[in-house]
Amino acid sequence: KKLEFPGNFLWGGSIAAHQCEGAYQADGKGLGHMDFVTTGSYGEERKITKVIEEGNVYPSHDGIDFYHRYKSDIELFGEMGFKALRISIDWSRIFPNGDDEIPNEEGLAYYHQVIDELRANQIEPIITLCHFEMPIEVVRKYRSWLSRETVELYLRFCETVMKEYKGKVHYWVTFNEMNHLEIQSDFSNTFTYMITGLQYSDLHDKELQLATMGYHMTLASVKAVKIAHDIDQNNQVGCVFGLTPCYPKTSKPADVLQAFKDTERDLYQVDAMCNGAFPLYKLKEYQRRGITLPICESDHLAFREGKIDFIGLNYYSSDVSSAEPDENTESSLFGGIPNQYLEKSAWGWSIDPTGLRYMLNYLYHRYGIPIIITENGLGAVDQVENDGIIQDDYRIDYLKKHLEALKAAVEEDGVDCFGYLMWGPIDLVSATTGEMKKRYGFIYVDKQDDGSGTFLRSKKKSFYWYKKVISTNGED
Ligand code: BGP
Repeated sequence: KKLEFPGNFLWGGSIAAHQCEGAYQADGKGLGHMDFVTTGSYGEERKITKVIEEGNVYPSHDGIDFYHRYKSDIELFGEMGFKALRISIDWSRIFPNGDDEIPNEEGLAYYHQVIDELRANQIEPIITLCHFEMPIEVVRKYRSWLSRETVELYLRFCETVMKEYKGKVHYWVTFNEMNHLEIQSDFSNTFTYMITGLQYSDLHDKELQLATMGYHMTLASVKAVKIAHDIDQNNQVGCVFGLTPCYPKTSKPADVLQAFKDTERDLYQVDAMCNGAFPLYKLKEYQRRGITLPICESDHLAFREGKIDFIGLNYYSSDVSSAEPDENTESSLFGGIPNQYLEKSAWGWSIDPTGLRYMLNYLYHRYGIPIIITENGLGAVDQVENDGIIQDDYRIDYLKKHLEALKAAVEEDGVDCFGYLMWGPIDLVSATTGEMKKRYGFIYVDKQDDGSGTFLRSKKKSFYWYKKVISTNGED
């Protein structure tokens, strides 16, 4: 039997406000923590300034100017046949200081226009409520996710936009990749800052503070799910996790156990959101490590009432684990060991379509709820040829192989996956590096790392390929 995707499969893409909108102070927007991050190249720590300083390039300040060009960009997505687009609503456009008495009308109006434009192009909006975005005042005044007040401020923001766009939006994502808060790798600082606006090196009791912030975000997520369901019972609410299967370096049982633990490491929050309770095994682990979470009695009910409807999976790469890590081996993205059987992207992320099938099975067997791929893609350096067309066969090849793996997971393995949103359908600012050089898009944007460029858009070869994939429901 020929393998096929379901008829109503949500083909599309994912973007995030701080990586594409720009217009960082337009129409009453407050400053967000990402507005203080300068550029840097891969592996190098990006400078975060206390105030906006002349002479620095801050990638989020102009992004790719999606704020002003959303209409024509969405038309291009429509031309490819997108059924869904995942965007984020930047919290600092709605509550510029986080604790403002009333929301910023201009911010609300802007997202009405974007959502209406999506609907006009028959594209289903999928809205992330916190994709590494937060008003800087929430960090400064309320110590970010270290405090419970931040949970309340976030919920007020969620309730405001859920009511505002009721009937227009049916899919909500509470957070993007909160699970990366506790990774221990060269990227600890990068991810800690992106997720919380606090610098890793500034945390004085790292283990306790990271656990506390992870707990508050998990709690915020379950409470937001309940609010969404109360506002509109048709709302489908999920949370997005960036997950990486870890393979054992050898068949030594100790390596296998390590790989199991490393793969599980990121799942306690998914457990909390799917099972209606914060997992006991994690509480016990914290206890052994001398960490006490700030749990209130009423939290238990919140976990019971706030189960997610779907899991969003961001998948880029797999990793390798060893029980005896060798100090001398170069580490991969999340601190594992590079896999000698896999090719790597120009940024060293191993390319592993089978890992996607593995992860989908893993999640579906563990939770049994629908899954949507909310990110997947290849960051690459694109060369503009003389004829102006970018021949990005490497991107097509990457996506094609991942789609084959996805198709097998859905059709052969029976995983309930209802959509595929590739990351960065239009080139945008890279999250971990701030670089424009690292491109994911089907649509090229003329913007360079020094901030120069015309911002003009052009279609790459992959644009036409993806259009065909969608029109044939994944045949190509
Ligand atoms: C994920 C983020 C995205 C994104 C992507 C690619 O972790 O959710 O925001 O950008 O990774 O990463 P990068 O842009 O660093 O290549």
